Amino acid sequence: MFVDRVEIYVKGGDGGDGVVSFRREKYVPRGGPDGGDGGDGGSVIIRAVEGLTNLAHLSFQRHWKGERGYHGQGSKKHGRSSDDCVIDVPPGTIVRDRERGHILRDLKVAGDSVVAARGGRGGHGNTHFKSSTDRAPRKRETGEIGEERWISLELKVIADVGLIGLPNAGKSTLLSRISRAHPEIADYPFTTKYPNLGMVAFEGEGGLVVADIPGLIEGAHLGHGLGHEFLRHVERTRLLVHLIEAVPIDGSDPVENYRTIRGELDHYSKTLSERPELVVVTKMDLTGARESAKRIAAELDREVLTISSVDGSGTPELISKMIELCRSLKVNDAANETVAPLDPTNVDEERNAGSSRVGARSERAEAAAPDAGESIAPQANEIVGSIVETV
Ligand SMILES: Nc1nc2c(ncn2[C@@H]2O[C@H](COP(=O)(O)OP(=O)(O)OP(=O)(O)O)[C@@H](O)[C@H]2O)c(=O)[nH]1
Ligand SMILES: [Mg+2]
Repeated sequence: MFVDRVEIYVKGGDGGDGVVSFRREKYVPRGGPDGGDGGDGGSVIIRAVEGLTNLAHLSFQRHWKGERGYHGQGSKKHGRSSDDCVIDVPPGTIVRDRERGHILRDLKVAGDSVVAARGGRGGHGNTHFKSSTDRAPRKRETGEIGEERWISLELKVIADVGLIGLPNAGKSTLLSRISRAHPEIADYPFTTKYPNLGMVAFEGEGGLVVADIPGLIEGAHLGHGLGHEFLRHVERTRLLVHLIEAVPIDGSDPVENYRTIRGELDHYSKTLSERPELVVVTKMDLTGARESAKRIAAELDREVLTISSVDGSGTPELISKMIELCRSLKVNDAANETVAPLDPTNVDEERNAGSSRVGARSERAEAAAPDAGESIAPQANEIVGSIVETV
């Protein structure tokens, strides 16, 4: 099962309560207040880790809660803070607040993390409230309530190059030829059902991450086929490589096929349709391919590369061209267009929300019941491999 969108409920653990307690010891008259503070509740943290390929593991558990902090005790003993609850997701996961819709964080690389629900802070015990005028305070704070919200997680894989084209155009075959990925390949349409990632290694630093997505068909934007749903996985690429079958098996016109895909891109988003594109005519080993490629180049009036994944012709040139173009395109081009970075207003909103809770904390300081005190947290030089996974 491949899951790239999921909604989960997160709640930080509540803070432990502070206590009211007084030192009671033989030969120590008027021992004074000694109520300890409560411990902090555990936060819920979302973290990107290498090795995960989709969000399927979250579709079975929708509620994630941090543990609550322990209460304080007498003799100035503080309650233990609870550990954070950490949820692992694949790099490329965008974390949004479901209700307000803003992005909490775009977890682009392994190691990125975000606090989705902060745990409440522990309340102060009565020791904190002693003063020259109040030597025996009966005041303490209850623990802060942990933050809670529904969040939506959306995976948009991060790749340098996205392969697009009609089903059977030879996308997966090309990926398997230029990388170590092993996508499923067959001579029927919609062989690829989920995105595949492969790393094209080359001399010198780094490599290129190439994403292969399910084939697009006419009307994909209306829900036909599988492709439109997966276009988001090429949204964050720097370059699109558009594959066209030189001599389509179904007898269709390759130029028309090209225009069909362009139409679908236009329907999807302006940013994607304006993304730099390399046009590649595939299956050049077949009879009639050469003439067809010439006609395609003439009709489209643009440079067209030709390849055959069977005999390997044209693939080194294609790789060089991809590298050259990707180098000239800024790394963050694609990402910044489609995924807004943390919105400063929202950050402020978040912070304000936080500080108002801190303010609320002193209001929670309360006179405890007399007996309350006695008992009581691109990866570029690694092989990415295929991200298709069966759960
Ligand atoms: N002769 C020839 N056949 C090819 C070439 N590249 C791919 N094929 C064949 O074309 C068929 C479809 O290839 P795929 O790589 O599965 O096509 P795809 O674009 O990934 O198709 P979907 O996953 O369905 O979108 C397979 O039978 C491949 O063996 C090529 O360069 N020459
Ligand atoms: Mg395929």
